[in-house]
Amino acid sequence: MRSKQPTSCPLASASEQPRVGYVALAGRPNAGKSTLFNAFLGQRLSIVTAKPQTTRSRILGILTRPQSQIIFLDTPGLLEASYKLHETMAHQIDQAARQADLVLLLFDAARPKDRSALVKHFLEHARVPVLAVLNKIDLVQPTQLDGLQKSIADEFGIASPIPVSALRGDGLGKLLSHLEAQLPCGPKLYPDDMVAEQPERFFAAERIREVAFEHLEDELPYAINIHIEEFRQRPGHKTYIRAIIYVGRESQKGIVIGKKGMRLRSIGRKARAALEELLDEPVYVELWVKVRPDWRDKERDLREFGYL
Ligand SMILES: Nc1nc2c(ncn2[C@@H]2O[C@H](COP(=O)(O)OP(=O)(O)O)[C@@H](O)[C@H]2O)c(=O)[nH]1
Ligand SMILES: [Mg+2]
Repeated sequence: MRSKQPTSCPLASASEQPRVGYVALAGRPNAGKSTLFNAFLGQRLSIVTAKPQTTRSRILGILTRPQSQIIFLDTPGLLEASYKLHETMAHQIDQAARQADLVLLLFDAARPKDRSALVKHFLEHARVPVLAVLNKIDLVQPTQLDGLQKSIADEFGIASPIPVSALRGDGLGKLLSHLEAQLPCGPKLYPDDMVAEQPERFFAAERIREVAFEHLEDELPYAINIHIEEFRQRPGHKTYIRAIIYVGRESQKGIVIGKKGMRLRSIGRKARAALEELLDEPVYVELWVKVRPDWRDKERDLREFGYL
């Protein structure tokens, strides 16, 4: 692992020369990348569920501080590809890691050596500095923390990971100043009040997917895709959102709809609440379920759904 020493801004005082750079989040699915991303940004931009592989595309979040602008890239994480969709997800992380000035590699304190070969491969091929972070320390006895950090450092041949709990917010200030010091100096890239780059439609689809993930079991969450067909803000009326839940097979359609439409209605109710929270306005949601046979393996569908 390459590690960069903190650099100083050569020309002017720090107030004239902020630290600006891209920081990609890497690590195994479920390590807590999206939770950390949201904690840094102070809002729920990236969806989080207890199921692995929740994040499918690269999500960009901008944190502007008095002396810095850190552009975080949340990624699907390091995984083996069993569908073409997974290949595009793996590609997301490669791209994000290449575009970044720094990579935060998250380890899950509860499963620190999960698929270590995959993580080692990532470390060996990383082209930018990598900063290791040990997340979920709230799950570890304080007396065991030192030993855990050391065993990760030994196993992966890296410096001791910085301990945090993204869920509780422990250690985040320290981690932020650490990574800030490693970013290059330069002009800010985004206006101070800008947090996201992707449009509201994208985040709306992600919120619906998050709700659907929570309602579905086994393989099914991974077989769905949400497409917003219509997103209309109407003065004096509720915002109208019509979304399609695509599934890969006819049999999956019945499961998503549920007995007498119960599951779909429940997803719809929760989705409306989630979208009202996201948009901060009353929303009317219409959900439809459609079959797009084996979309996860079809380049054309992946392109249409925005994964390619
Ligand atoms: N106990 C604990 N759980 C966490 C922490 N960070 C994330 N989680 C949980 O781990 C699961 C996966 O989190 P997520 O952010 O989606 O992981 P990702 O796949 O790496 O993006 C969710 O259930 C989170 O609530 C943490 O610091 N402590
Ligand atoms: Mg995630």
